[in-house]
Amino acid sequence: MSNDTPFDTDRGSGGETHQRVPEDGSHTHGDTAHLTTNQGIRVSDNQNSLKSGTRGPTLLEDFVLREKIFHFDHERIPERIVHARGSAAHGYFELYESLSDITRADLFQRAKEKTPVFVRFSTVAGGAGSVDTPRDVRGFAVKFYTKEGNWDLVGNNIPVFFIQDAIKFPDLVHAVKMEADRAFPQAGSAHDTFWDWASLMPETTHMLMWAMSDRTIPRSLRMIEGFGIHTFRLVNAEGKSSFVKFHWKPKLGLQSTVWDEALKLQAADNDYHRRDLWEAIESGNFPEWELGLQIFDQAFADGLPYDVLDPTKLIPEEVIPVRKVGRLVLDRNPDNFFAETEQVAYCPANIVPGVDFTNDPLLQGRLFSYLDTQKSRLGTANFHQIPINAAKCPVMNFQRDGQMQMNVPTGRANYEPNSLAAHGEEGGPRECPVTGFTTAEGRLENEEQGEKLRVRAELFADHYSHARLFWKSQTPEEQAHIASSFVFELSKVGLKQVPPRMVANLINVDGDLASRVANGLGIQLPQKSPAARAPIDMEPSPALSIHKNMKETLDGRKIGILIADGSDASALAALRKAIEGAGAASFVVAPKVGGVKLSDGKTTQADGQLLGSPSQLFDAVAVLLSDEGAATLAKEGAAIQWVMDAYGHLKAIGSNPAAKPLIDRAGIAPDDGTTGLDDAFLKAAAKRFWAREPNVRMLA
Ligand code: HDE
Repeated sequence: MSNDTPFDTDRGSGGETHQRVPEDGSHTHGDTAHLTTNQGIRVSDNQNSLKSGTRGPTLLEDFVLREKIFHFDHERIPERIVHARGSAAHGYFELYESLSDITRADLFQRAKEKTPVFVRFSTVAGGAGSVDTPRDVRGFAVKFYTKEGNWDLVGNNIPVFFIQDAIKFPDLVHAVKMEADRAFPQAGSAHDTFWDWASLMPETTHMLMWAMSDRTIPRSLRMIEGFGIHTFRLVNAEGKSSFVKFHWKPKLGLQSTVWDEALKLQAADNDYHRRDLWEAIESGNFPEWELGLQIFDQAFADGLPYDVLDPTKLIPEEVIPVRKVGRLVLDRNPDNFFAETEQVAYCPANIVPGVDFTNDPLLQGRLFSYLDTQKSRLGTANFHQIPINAAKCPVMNFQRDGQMQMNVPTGRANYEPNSLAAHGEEGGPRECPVTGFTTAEGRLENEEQGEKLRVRAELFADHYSHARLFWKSQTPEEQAHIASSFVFELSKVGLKQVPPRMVANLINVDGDLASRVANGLGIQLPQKSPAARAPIDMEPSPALSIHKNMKETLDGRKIGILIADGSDASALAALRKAIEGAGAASFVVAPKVGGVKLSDGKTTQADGQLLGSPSQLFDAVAVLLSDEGAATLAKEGAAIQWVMDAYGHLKAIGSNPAAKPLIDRAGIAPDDGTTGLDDAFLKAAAKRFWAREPNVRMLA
């Protein structure tokens, strides 16, 4: 080690190496890296501030202390106004086959080519510190770092949205977030202001049907779909453009929790989804989705009885099939939550040549909002230079200066056109009409273009056809969940005029749904509210149901095994092996995490303690006990609850004969989902047992 060696030799390469220790070890003492201030001054004492005498006052002179506290004071940045709570991962998108016939976008040209991505999932309503499992829409935002610049597909796990026009967005968000005077409830829509507003806005009805379905209580972020929502355009090299709707389909299939389970998960693990995503990636079970496209042309759009520019409408997959064009794999957790997940700035206006917008009035408003919000959140117009936001292709222009400028441009060329090159100076980059982004022709979808109007297009007035389509496409169990969620949420509303108003709207969706909700609320069925436009009937779309699209698989699932002293050692080993062989993870739960003495006299460690590992955390549970263990646990409330909840959440419960006293104490009535610990358990574990539900809860 030498004090003469230059410090941090990496400095100046974009500022990202501020805390990095030089590889030559010049900053180290033996194996230990030296602590420095942000100016690179070595710190001799990180335990005591500088004082005047042993017991004297702290000196203003202590620049080490002041810098440390100053930096800490500013550690937080404004959180996102919506989608504040999120989790993200790195990965790649791999194209199956060239799409050059429909788009010139570089990432879609060459089969098998991989494009790096950073994907952030989020809830919408809660703050950054809220829980993972409220009933809420999930954000699904993908940043593709393509060779021709960044493309952000900033979507949700639901293919439609609450509103048709961006001008209503602040109202929606104010209504759904915690109420302005009392700052509660956090993270949920079950309160006065949301339902007051939503019941006055019939255009929300379709989205409300989705929001009240199990789509908003997913089992895992790895088991949600994603949608670009708006109709976009793809444009090929000849300038021909097609309309497109983007879909992400999860490899693990769709899966949700039941509401009681979601509620209990909020207590069991605030970070349930964040942890699940992190652990899956850490263990090499990389989450995967396929990118699907619904492609159509103007003639098709013109023939539809609804408007493709209306983001409260979808095109059923049965009408335009989803063409799978590539896969998204998330294979690396962020290195630093703040630097990456918090500072990532998605923007629907970030598109690449070959992709284009439409006149969807919600999309058009978003094109303004995101850039604007990033400035207030990240504090500088140079947020694009933050490593997670920086394009992975050359970025060259004459934009200069601003707070936190990281680049050090040389020369005088900060304007264009210039003739500095003629003088032997660097002239800087020039525009390129051939490879540069050009706006697609034929964007004027509206014949009245040119007149300035504050209106909605005629077909936007149809508020109920698609809500009816969604309702009709669900299984009876899913319909019962939707009706029950309306009851749950509206039961939390204190404004007396609101529930009848909402039910009056629901009559337009389905009379039976409305009666069930009214009945569940204990109110009279009101008069149907007038519909702005008579709904049309559409063919049911099975693709809209979760239950019809679940995969009976143990892939990516987690099975809890409850053991106690005396549990059979070889049965435990065999069970774990079988579970893991089937693609699931096994998690051993015991009264003491430090050790359980098994039948062979050996002590085994548990993965989790009983009270801290309730059965909500698992997709199925196994109970493997000795006579002695069963007798003890039949007197332990947490164990009884463990089994009861698994039953109530419609999960498979496998048990050995000795476990019977606990199983009986939990009041479990045998059915297809209650098995021994053999193959039948593994088969059952891949399912939920909906037929059990009427025996365990009253649904609307
Ligand atoms: Fe967003 N939205 N949004 N949104 N949105 C934001 O941008 C906005 C909308 C979505 O993980 C904000 O950086 C307006 C639809 C996601 O960082 C903000 C309108 C869809 C994320 C914003 C919409 C989304 C956001 C807040 C109506 C699904 C999180 C902080 C015109 C297609 C991205 C931020 C991330 C974030 C505005 C409607 C998805 C304020 C004005 C529709 C996934 O700019």
